[in-house]
Amino acid sequence: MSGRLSDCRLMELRRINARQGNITPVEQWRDVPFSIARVYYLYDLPGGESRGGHAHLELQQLLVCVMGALDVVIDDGSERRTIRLDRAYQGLLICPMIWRELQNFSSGAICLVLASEVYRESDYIRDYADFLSRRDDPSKGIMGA
Ligand code: T46
Repeated sequence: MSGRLSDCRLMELRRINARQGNITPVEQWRDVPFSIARVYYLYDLPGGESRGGHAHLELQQLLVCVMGALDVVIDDGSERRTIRLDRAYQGLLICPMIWRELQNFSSGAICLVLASEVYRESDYIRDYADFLSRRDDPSKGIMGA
């Protein structure tokens, strides 16, 4: 549990390059600091749309734009940063209690996500005011108590 932007990292992933094409492997505890419980991917993303708009209580994940490009806005309640993902060998590690929004999708963009938890709606904070109040008031419990 962290919730600080400084703990979110743009990671350079391993690259195995060959004349026939490249491979980027991602292994749990080696390339990402968690066990991978779920993989999902976002695709057919309309250019003017945005996704995300929530934080997670416990989930950590690595976002890799394996095709095209997109922006990820990350926000810890006091600071906000926009990171452009446009390389299949770069991954953005997002820790718990970080608000995220995905936007500015290029045509054909595909975002692969490796997540530390299975899907659980109770892990989401989908209201920004609720996110801020949980951060500001520890008695409410960052863990959703
Ligand atoms: C995140 C960003 C990057 C499932 O049933 N299982 C899943 O594993 C996921 C990811 C979603 N869903 C359902 C839940 C909703 O009914 O798919 C629907 C859309 O999900 P959501 O609005 O959460 O989609 P995004 O793109 O806003 O957010 C997703 C992830 O949920 C989130 O963890 O960080 O991608």
